[in-house]
Amino acid sequence: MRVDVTNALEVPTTVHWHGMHLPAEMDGGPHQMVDPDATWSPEWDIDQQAATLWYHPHLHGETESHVARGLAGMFLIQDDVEQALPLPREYGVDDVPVIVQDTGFSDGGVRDGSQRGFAGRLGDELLVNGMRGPYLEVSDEVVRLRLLNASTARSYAFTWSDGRPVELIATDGGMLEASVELDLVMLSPGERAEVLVRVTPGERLVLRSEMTAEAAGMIGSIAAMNGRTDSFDVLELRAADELDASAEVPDQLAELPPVDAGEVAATRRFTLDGFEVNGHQMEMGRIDETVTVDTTERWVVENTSQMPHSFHVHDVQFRIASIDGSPPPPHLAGWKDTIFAAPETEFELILRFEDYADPDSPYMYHCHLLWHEDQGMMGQFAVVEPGSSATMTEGTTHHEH
Ligand SMILES: [Cu+2]
Repeated sequence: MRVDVTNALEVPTTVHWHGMHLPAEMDGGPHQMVDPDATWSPEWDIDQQAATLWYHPHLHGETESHVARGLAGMFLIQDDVEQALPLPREYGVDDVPVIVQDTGFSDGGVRDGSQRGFAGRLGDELLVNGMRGPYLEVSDEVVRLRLLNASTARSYAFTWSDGRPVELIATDGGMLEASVELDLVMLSPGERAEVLVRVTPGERLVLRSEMTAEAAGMIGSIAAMNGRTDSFDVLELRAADELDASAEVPDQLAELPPVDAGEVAATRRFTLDGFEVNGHQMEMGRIDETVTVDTTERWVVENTSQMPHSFHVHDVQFRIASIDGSPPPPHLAGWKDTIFAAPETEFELILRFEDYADPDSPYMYHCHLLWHEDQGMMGQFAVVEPGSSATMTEGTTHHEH
């Protein structure tokens, strides 16, 4: 497919396709700047399973301010396997994007997150798909919500107002093997979740976020300073008095290959501390890791600090092999591209780098708390042919008109 991105801002920006498997030069990272009035036209083959992806600016040092002003959208991928499942799929009717951003409004009505904790800036109210106080009129028994945390710093713990379990069917990169019932679905910035909810005629039900220190994996005082004890109404569902029948959701949603950590070509460690990964801050001209194409790797990601962080990898969807040495719970056992890296926790990820070798164009890995990313909590990896090395040394390609 080809996308034409025209920059209508007064400043340069980039557009990154979060979760998409594609060549690095089409990825929209900080090297692919689009100048004001210029059009950038990346082209690639869609080659991944059905999933809820998204896109947002990714320029070096200023990603937070661009995303905080609302630059974020969803990119939905469909395929035959997902289409064959009896799931709600009428866009905007029973299959609904829910893009959640927190914000604050200055006196002039300008969106600007208010306080800045060490997670980043936290707004005191939510927007869903850019709207305040949203509700959804529901005309079907079962609704599928595609939740995206497009906030710069805040994490959410999604619950239902009547305490019913949250039925999770998909994570960042696609369907889970089977749906999972949870007390809450936690999403840190950049993560997605698809959930199903069954309503009764006339019912009013509110999707809420009720974050707790425990859910955030943090001690109470640190959690409170970082918005990790705040609660919000997110979206009200208003069920019609008569509802169209919906199909039963099957027990099995997908077949996931086993997480095979047995034949990894390389093991790399990524230590998150302060605003650094492995003691480094991002440098545009430095390739931090070089991966050989057509191999599988084990990446061990450890947050050694008391601060909340996250970890997002471009190019591939990965699987979590273990968390602090234990197998992941079912809701974290599917395809992921972003994880919440709780304080003092170690994650073992298995990643397959199938194709798109290019020694001249790197992909990024970084904390997706965008203020942290802007502070330099990011690194670059290149995927190369066997025996080759990365050759990129400097700079940025500006797409000018
Ligand atoms: Cu961070």
